[in-house]
Parts: sequence; C-alpha cells; structure tokens
Amino acid sequence: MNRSDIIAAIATPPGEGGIGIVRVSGVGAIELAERLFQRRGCKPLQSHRVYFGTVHDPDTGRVLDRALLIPFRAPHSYTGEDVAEFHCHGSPYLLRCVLELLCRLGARPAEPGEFTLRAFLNGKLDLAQAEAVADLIRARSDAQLRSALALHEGKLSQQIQHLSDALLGIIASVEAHIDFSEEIGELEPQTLIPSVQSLIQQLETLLQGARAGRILREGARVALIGRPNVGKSSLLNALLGEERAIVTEVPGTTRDTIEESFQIEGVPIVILDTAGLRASADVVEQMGIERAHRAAKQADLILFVYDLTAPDKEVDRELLRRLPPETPKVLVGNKADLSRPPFATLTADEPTVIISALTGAGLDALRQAILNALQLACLGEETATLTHQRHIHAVQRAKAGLLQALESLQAGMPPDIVAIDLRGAWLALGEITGASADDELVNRIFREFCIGK
Ligand SMILES: Nc1nc2c(ncn2[C@@H]2O[C@H](COP(=O)(O)OP(=O)(O)OP(=O)(O)O)[C@@H](O)[C@H]2O)c(=O)[nH]1
Ligand SMILES: [Mg+2]
Repeated sequence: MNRSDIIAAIATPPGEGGIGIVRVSGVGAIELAERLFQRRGCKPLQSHRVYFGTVHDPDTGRVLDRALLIPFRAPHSYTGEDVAEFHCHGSPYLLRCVLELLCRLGARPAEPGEFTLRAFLNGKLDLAQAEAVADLIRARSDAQLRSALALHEGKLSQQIQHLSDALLGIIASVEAHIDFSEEIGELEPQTLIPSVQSLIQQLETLLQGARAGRILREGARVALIGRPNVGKSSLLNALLGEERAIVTEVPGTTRDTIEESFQIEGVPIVILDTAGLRASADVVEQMGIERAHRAAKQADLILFVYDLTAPDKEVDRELLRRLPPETPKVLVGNKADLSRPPFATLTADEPTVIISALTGAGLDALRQAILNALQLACLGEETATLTHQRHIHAVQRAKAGLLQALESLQAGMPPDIVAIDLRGAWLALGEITGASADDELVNRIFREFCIGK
C-alpha cells in the first residue's frame, strides 16, 4: 500500500439509495475531483463548502450526474489529507462510473479501511479510536452505540496514555541506575515499589470494570454445581419462579445443562443447571458431568450447592477443591427446612448462604450474595471501560509485566532485569493506542473494516 497515492472509494453501502457518496483522499485529491466537476463561477474551491454542479467525463464531455462536491483541505479532514466527496444520486452503477472515472484520472481504489488507516497514520485518531469507528459502523443496539462512542471520544486512550506516561517515568528512573549507577548510587527499590503497586492497582480496576461491563451487556454466567440430589434444579426453579427443570428424588436426574435468563435488581443473569457431580458408569450421565465441569470453567460465578442433611461433607469439600480456583464461589447449604442450626459448613474461605429451595427461605440473601460476589460496584462513570478483547489482553499483559517487575524489585534484582519487565508492560499498553503497535497488528485491525471507511 503506497501512502502517497490518491485513493478513492464508494463510501455508502452497496445497493440503491437516495444519495451515494464517492470519496477521494490524498495529495492533489481536490484538484483531481475538480477535473470531473463543472460548476458555475470560477472562484477557487473553499474547504468545507458545499458546491453544486455536474459530474462529467472530461474526455468525452458526457454528463453523468448532477451532484454536490465537498472539499476538505488538509489537515482538517477525516484522513488528515486533502479529501473530496461527491454526493451523487444513489445508483450503484452511477457510483461505479464516477469511481472508474476518478481512477482513470489517477486515483486508485482504496483498500478496506484505508481512509481510517491514513487518519491513524496522520495522527487524526489513535488505534483504539480507529477500532471505535468500526464499532460505530457495526453498532446494533443502544449499548453498543454508547460504548463505541465512548471509545471514539478517546476516554480510554487518555487513561492508557496517562498510565503509560507514569510507567515511562518509572522506567526512566530505573534505567538511570543502569547507566549512571556510579554517579547516582544503587537502585533503591523502596522508592519505586509504591508507584509500581499503584499502577498494578489501576490496571486491575480497568480489568474489573471490563468484566463488569461485559456482565451488564451479556449477563453474568452463574453455574449451579454440586453432588447429585442436593437441590440444584430445585434452586434453579425457585430463582426463576417456574418449574423449568425436572426435580425428582432420584440422584442423577439432570443430565444435560439447562440455561435460563433472569435478573437480580436489573443485573442480567444467565443461570446454568448442571448434572450432579459423581463417579458414574452411565455414559449419558458422564457426558452431563463433563458439561457441568465445562460450565464451571466458563462461569463468572459458581453456586456450589450442598445438602445440609447429607452425611460426609468431605465429598463436597473434595469436589469444591477440584473447581477452578480463580472463579468466585458462593456456597449454598440447601434443605434448611430439614436441618437445624448450627448448620453444616464446608469452608470459611467462601461466603456461605443457608437456604431452602423448597420453602424459599434464604433466597433473598442468596440473591444479594450473588450480586456481591459479582463485584459490579467497580463500574464507575469516571473510568473508561475496556470493551475489546484486544484491549483486555494488552492490559492483562501489562499487569503481568508489572507484577514481574514488582517481584524483581522486592527480591533486590539488578535494575536491568527490572527494566525489561517494565518495558514489556509499557509496550503492551502502547498496543492499545497504537503508540507501540507493529505493522502486522495495525494491518490486522484495518483489514476488518469495510471498503470506503
Ligand atoms: N426438603 C427439601 N427438599 C428439597 C429441597 N431442595 C430440593 N429438595 C428435594 O431434593 C430432591 C433432589 O432435588 P433436585 O433439585 O432434583 O436435586 P439436583 O441437585 O438437581 O439433583 P441432580 O439433578 O440429580 O443432580 C428432590 O426430591 C427435591 O424435592 C429443600 O430445600 N428441602
Ligand atoms: Mg437436577
């Protein structure tokens, strides 16, 4: 892709429309556009003015359309280059003719996303904002529109920039100790540790916000996990307020995973009832148990249900230990109507709620415990939300680098070792805004765009 070419493309979607727009960008784009545009008067075109005239073939004189032309002089244009837009009647055939004409006179057809790529390369927007342009074009709901606009506004970019700058300050003082240790003495980790910790904390807040944002958009995935017959399906039905899942006194009733949606105080929840976990010779049940493990792995929250009246809590504890350690859990002691205080508990490490799926006792407390465990409070207005997987991965890598650097500092490692991890974190952050993105990453992002954008 040559950056000095004049590029042209139909900017409106394929198909007939009221109007159709053909856009040209590059050095000399406005002069090129003028060659196929006839208007009254001969004063030079002014930027950001709308001109009425005809589009014609300069070789044959044939008029193609009566149209509008809008010139945008560099740098005050979308791409930061000279840009001209023809607003024609929306005939796909006509628009193709105008495009061909422009190409005959020296432009070339633009690649997908090339206008926005040039805007990025010319510093009109950063990488995250360019992604927001694609989000805006694809937005299909109010929530998507809002998050695309927030990203486009540059809130996230500013926050990342702020963090990058702070990190760069730390890197500078660490590297000073590599180069000038004779003059300024040995690196004193104590002076740097608090600032590294503070950065880690801020990245963690961003990640939590990302999780909260996704949960509010898509619903929290909450998995009901436990031994057979403890009352998982009964609890599902109680929370939904309907007899959705089959409940029997036979252990191993639920085979397939059941997925249902409901809300707690407006928070969307996707709840999954699963097969009770136990060693089983039954093939169907085994498959169900496998699915239960998968559901546990993908869950935002695990409700670990146990039967207060059942003997041998060690079996429950063993199952609990085999669940993904990172996933938050609420332990749910069920069948309180058959049991008497003090109620049996499994471990003090996780919050426990005592309920009866049969009578409904304790369900309000359980709903509150679910909301608490999901930790949605961190979704503040003042911090930007990470909505792209790419951005989340970059922040995760930055955080990992900082944790590594923190460990090295605490272990009294030499400054060059610390600097490597700090640099890695800095580069990861830079990938979000594009400050440190390589060509391959940039190309991959812009390939996702449509032609004409
Ligand atoms: N007394 C009492 N019985 C309950 C309660 N919750 C469930 N049960 C009974 O316990 C038995 C098993 O309930 P289910 O909801 O099918 O249990 P499950 O955990 O889904 O079992 P599997 O699908 O086999 O893993 C049924 O007979 C229920 O009526 C409760 O709170 N109190
Ligand atoms: Mg069941």
